[in-house]
Amino acid sequence: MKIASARLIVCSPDRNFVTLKIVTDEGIYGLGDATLNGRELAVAAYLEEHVIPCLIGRDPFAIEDIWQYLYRGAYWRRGPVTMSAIAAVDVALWDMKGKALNTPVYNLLGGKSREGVLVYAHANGSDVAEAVESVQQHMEEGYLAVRAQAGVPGVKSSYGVPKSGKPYEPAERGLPSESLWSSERYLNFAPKLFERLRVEVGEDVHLLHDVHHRLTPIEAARLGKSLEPYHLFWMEDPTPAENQEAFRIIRDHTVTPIATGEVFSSFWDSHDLVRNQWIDYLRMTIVHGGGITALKKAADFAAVYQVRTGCHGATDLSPITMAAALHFGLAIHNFGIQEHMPHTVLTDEVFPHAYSFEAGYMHPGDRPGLGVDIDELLAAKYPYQRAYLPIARKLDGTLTDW
Ligand code: EZ4
Ligand code: CO
Repeated sequence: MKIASARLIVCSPDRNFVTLKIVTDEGIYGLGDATLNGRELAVAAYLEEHVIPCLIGRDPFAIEDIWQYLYRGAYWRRGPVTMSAIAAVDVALWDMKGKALNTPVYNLLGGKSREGVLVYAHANGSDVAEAVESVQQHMEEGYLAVRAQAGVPGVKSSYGVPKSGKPYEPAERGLPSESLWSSERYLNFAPKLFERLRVEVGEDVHLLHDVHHRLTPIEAARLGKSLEPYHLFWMEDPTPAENQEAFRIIRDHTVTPIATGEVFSSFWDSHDLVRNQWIDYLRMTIVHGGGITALKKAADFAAVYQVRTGCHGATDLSPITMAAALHFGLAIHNFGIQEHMPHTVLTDEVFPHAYSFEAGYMHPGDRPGLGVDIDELLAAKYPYQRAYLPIARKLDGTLTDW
């Protein structure tokens, strides 16, 4: 079998997605997600101009070799644009191989290690009372784990809180919007949110929280310490991770579990964090981390240090990445939890899929490959629209991490 053609489908059914379709000379095809929120067309051009021409005629079963060809063969390594493009090819080939062998991708990754993939949902509110209500609502829907975010008093448009009662979706059409931030106000507020939550929802539900890279290491240490009585499942992205050693300071001060990695594009972004056991959960995604091939290696390395996975699963990862994460999470031994931020009805229509949610767990389904398709006619009705993530400034106007 040979790769006969490959093409891109760029669409915007409520938000932008870049999809790669690889077709073989036997007519079997595989789908890969190449979406990089706010930089979509850079990845599309990388694939179109520099990758697709190299794929034609290759053996689609040689996934490892094609991965190395695109990674080492480019000479220039790493970075989210490159790694998302490689991931799109890699995931499309795993999907295609599953279809060709008539088996779900989880069987190609070692087979089931569990019956379902524990997921967490996003709860949010403009204040504590609304956030409590939102957590309770998700528990009623069956979620066993819920991420809680609430508006910080005195901070305009806090991270994780929608502007007008709609489901939270950070990317907005047009140029980047601006939000304000105060670490001081947040640090005083966050423990009160979780104190209230534990009183209202009890001890059993897993509570998670996303700091979104906004604190310094010592501030994050203070937050982790102040949240200890409420035994969070994890504190996410407490500080930026370019300097991996920053996490040592947090680790030295608190037993609140730490998760990071949603912006990582390479195993090497996690190397020191994992081998020093400074984190508990690695949140690299299949699309931005270089595909299933790359994630499997990062997860296997993490397993040696008892670090588990907690893959990013926001709406900017298409249903193809969601499916890939579910196959991966069902198969690997050191799976921790999977983020689940449901897509809109329209997105789900453009990407019909076999995965499902029941009683706190998701399952990828048992269709051959990943079990996701794309309705290209419907997708064509929703062309790309420029959209960006917001930026954040401190109260004095200084640009800070969003
Ligand atoms: O802000 O995916 O844990 N989830 C997150 C996400 C990210 C967006 C960025 O595009 O932090 O909501
Ligand atoms: Co996050």
